[in-house]
Amino acid sequence: MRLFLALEPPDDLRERLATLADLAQARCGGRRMPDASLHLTLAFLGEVDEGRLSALVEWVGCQAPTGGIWRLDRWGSFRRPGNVWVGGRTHDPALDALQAGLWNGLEALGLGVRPTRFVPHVTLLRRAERMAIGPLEAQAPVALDWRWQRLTLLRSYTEQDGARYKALAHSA
Ligand code: 3AM
Repeated sequence: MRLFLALEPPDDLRERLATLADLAQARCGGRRMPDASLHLTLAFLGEVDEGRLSALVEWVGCQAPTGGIWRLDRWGSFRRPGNVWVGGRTHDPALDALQAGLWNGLEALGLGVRPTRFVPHVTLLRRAERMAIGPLEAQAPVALDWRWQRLTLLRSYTEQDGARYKALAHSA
């Protein structure tokens, strides 16, 4: 099963992100992320054997992130997969520490492969047809604060119209 660790936005922020996703799709085309799927990926684990799930669920339940407030203030894109996202202009030390600490634990469990860089972002569109990031910045400057604390372990399913996610565990 394909798993990843993420932060899920509180409902009011999810609504704001969904509005931005609508604007992005109007400008850029592509596949809009469903509201329920909006998230910040902290660690992509890839395929994990089902036999390892219970230990992983227990480990996630033992995590107790201190939490923080992430400032989202920019549009961005990953050109190759054609993703349009929103994120922060500056490094967020609390998110960096959270991501690094999670990878320390995951490596000890022998799960996943730590990426060489971490660019915190919330994907709003996949397979965009036009990367109109400049016009989006002009039309809808991003100014959102994400008060985060709890981690979620998510399973990703591939369906005909894209990926769907199911929460399997939460941290404290
Ligand atoms: O939607 P975002 O960008 O937060 O891009 C995938 C998505 O992140 C990423 O994991 C999240 C859940 O699918 N992802 C998928 N395949 C990946 C891979 N091979 C990957 N990240 C790194 N390596």
